[in-house]
Amino acid sequence: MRTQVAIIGAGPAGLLLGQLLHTSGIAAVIIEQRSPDYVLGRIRAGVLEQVTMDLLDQAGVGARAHAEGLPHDGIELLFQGQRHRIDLHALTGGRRVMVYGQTEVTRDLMAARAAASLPTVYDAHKVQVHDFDGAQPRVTYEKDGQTHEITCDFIAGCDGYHGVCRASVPADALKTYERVYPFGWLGVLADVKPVCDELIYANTERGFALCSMRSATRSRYYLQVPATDTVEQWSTGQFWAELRNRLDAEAGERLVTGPALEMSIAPLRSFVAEPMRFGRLFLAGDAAHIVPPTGAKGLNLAASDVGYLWNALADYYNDKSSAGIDTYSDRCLRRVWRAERFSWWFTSLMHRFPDTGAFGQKMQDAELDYLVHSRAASTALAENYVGLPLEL
Ligand code: RFL
Ligand code: PHB
Repeated sequence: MRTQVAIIGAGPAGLLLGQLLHTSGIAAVIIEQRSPDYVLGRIRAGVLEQVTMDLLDQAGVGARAHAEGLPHDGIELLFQGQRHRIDLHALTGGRRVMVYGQTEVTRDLMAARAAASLPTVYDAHKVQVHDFDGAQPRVTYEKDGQTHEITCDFIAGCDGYHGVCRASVPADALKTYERVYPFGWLGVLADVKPVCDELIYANTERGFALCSMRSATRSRYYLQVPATDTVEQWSTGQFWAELRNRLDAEAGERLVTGPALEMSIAPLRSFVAEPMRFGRLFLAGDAAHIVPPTGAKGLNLAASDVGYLWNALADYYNDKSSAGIDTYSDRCLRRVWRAERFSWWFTSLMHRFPDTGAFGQKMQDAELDYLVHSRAASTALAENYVGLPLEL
């Protein structure tokens, strides 16, 4: 088989790229190692920036996100028993975020791809990428006991942190930067009314907690837990009790509990691989970088990488210009590092670290106090939270 762009991975990055390329008349095949149900079963991001919403619109898949998503104009920070509102809308000249689950984004993209009869290979095994440093890259995989080969002009590595694309780049061509945090997030999804209309980010003596949601009747909550904890150590009852302990009295009273639809632990990590292009292979999304989820930036960064890559490939095919391709890595990385900085800072501010010490704790308390009482500091938080612009 031959195509113009072979996309590895049918997560949000790969699916969004496929739809955007389709709008520009560029042919792509997506190769995914898992099944559609497995991909849809992963409960992850919940907060979309305007830049991401714009890209969904440009891909022709934004309608349901606009209709069913929850626009949020502010977030609440809880520390020392008090909640403080950060007015995102007022502090950023009218910008906001949309609360709409990654699962639904993925579902909308899958439906659009199927409706346009665009080729996706699910359950592909032993996916390998070849010859991307030459003129004609290839992708091979096994399916139903047979080996298949796709030749293409470019490969888009949208295969996440554990994927094959970054791992196929010669080690000496790659520089990686990493920080692993000494804690994870234990998440619960439940069909109960959210405790608050806005997201609550809580810094408490017992650790961080986050109250988020998927709809007016479905809540998503997280607790900071030691990196060594396993999900088997936690019952739903213990989760609800610990969450209530980390909330202020009013929210604690309002908290509605119920059975968990999903419960999982995500480790927290900051990671960047540079550069994001090797010959005819481009990395996009989690394949190239990971942020801790505190800043709600992972999916949004995946979308902005894809925005740059779509524009670069459209310039190449439609205007015969390789300028976008040549600057892809640098342009992505500038936005990536800014989001890495914000996610690291917000994670450091909101979590309890085992080795902080008394002085370090006083510094965290003072920074939180400054943050909510200084318009300049609140504005810096707000403009990063709603997302920095895409500089095309
Ligand atoms: P994905 O979603 O990991 O998809 C990669 C796809 O590639 C497939 N794959 C392969 N396919 C073929 N061959 C191979 N060898 C392959 N290896 C892997 C995989 O099966 C998969 O289908 O990466 P992508 O598309 O780059 O998307 C990134 C986002 O999923 C991720 O950044 C976000 O979920 C991060 N994140 C959040 N981001 C936000 O913007 N806002 C949030 O509120 C937010 N909350 C979160 C999050 C991530 C979390 N976890 C669990 C890590 C909350 C959590 C708890
Ligand atoms: C979520 O709803 O899953 C969510 C929201 C905000 C974050 C991280 C995750 O910062």
